[in-house]
Amino acid sequence: MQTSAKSHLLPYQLLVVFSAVLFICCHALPVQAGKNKNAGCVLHMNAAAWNENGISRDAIETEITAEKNDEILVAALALHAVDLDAWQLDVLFDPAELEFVEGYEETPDLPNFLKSKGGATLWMPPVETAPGKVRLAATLIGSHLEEAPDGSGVIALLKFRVVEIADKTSAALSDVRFLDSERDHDIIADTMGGRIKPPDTTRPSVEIASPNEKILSSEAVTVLFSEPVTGFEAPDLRICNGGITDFSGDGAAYSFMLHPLEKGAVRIDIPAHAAEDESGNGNTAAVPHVLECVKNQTPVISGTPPGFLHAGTACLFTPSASDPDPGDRLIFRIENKPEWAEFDAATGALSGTPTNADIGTTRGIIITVIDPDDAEASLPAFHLTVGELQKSDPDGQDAAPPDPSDLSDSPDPSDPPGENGGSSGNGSGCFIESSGNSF
Ligand SMILES: [Ca+2]
Ligand SMILES: [Ca+2]
Ligand SMILES: [Ca+2]
Repeated sequence: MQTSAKSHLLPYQLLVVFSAVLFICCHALPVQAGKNKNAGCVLHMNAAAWNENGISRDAIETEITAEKNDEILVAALALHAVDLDAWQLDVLFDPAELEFVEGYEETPDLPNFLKSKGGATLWMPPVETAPGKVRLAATLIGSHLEEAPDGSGVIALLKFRVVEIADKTSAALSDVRFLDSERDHDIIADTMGGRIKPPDTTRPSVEIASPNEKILSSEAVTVLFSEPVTGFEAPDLRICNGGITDFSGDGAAYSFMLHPLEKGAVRIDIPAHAAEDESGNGNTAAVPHVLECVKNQTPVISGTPPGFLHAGTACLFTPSASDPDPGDRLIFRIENKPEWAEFDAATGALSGTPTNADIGTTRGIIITVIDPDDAEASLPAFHLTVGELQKSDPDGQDAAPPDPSDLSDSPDPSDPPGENGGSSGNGSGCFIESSGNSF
């Protein structure tokens, strides 16, 4: 049956082969503006994973990911053809990158468009006419308008083996010609080849940036990945000495507001594998972004200084001081220091042993603590009175405590002068004066 059909078709075949050869060989003939002047032709690079009959531009994959020695199936598609009766095209490639294996008119999943209106075809087996150039052609047997299809579909399939993947390994279409059943042919200008790319094994990197390195309060921070990622969320950020708000972004770019907790270094980390690229590669860890919060807090000072001591008695008073900012080194200053005393600027300690020559009251003594940003805090001003040696205690070692009834005395302009060794002018000289502030 097939044999008789074949022999029945033989004259047509000869005619068609003759036509096709003529079509293929007569590029020098003037190209008429036929019905296919607006048709297109593209290479769909992933035909092995495609079994849809419906052809749309959106479904066409012009890129495929492949590795060395992979075989890929590429479909040549006619787009928006009109009364398509025959076609031919060349596929160009670099033979150092691709090896042509074989060509097919169709597969069970991908029927040939030229046969879609019931026509029979003559398929010219693909020929590698030169290294890196495969020529394909097919024609309907007979030239009947009712068998020539309109629209889009697969016209040929080509299997390639990947020899080597270069940066831009590609296959291109060249010299695509469509012939309609009225024997008008068009050179198809709207063509698109395809690209083979290696698998993405590159992990996204990520950078953290902010306009300022020294910040007083909140700061806008940006996070930029080297390629679009998914799965990057606020909890992926590791913040030391701060919090964040207003996290937003997608793809490769994200941003948020940073709010430092206290003065000092604020550190932002993004660990590895916080997010991943389209191929599932987790990001590499970011270089930590360190800012300095310069919002200073004032130190605090406390302590109850002595108000009285006998001459010959050692005095040592050290205030307590601290700073809410970790690492702030504190120094101390004193105003109206008694001449007989020494002051340690590193500790705030006031020390010394007055003698009878120092009897009297030193007024308005102020001890102040200062942090590295010159923020300071002071103890209330206090007076320190040196009383005479107790007669029963010539060496001053057993000085009696001051009379509590004298503790409430306030400094008074009418108090007798006696600062820094002057006479107290007060019979006993054994009392504490305060500036009236509570300690
Ligand atoms: Ca990647
Ligand atoms: Ca994540
Ligand atoms: Ca401070």
